[in-house]
Amino acid sequence: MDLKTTVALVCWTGLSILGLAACSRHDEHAASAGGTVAVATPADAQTQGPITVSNAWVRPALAEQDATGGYLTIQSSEKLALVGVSTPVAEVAEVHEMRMDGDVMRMRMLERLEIEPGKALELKPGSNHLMLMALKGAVEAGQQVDLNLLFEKPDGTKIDMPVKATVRGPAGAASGAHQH
Ligand SMILES: [Cu+2]
Repeated sequence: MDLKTTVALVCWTGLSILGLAACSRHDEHAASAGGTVAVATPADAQTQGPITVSNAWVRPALAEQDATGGYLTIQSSEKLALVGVSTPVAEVAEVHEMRMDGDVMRMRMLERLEIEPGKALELKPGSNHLMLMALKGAVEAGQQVDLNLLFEKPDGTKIDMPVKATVRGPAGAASGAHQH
């Protein structure tokens, strides 16, 4: 087992403080190496059926904060749509898009987000994202957050996919991107 595999496994399980530290170092290193995420098999890939999710993370939130953002990259070998999300850390979770309306950045809920086969769909700050609202408490750096993604096939079949996301990055208050 090489070091990269070890780090990925540690990230996956998130069982130790040491492991989480290694995880964030690994992520920072990846980000500084160009920031592209559309690679075939990311080190932290989580898969279910035709779906691969990677780089899943949630922005930290203070206890008094009402909402925060979740981000991840989705690839699928089949045509699918992301039609919902839920998480134990928030009463309400939605898929949001963000776009400019004149000079104002606006967010709105998306009923479905289409995923084309073989094309990486990146949910990221300033763009499409998961919005976690009515947070039940603080979301702290290093914590792991369970996200349950709901996908729909063209024939209407649903696929539930549990995903582990790591809490990291600057707190939401600093970004201005998630002030509702
Ligand atoms: Cu939002």
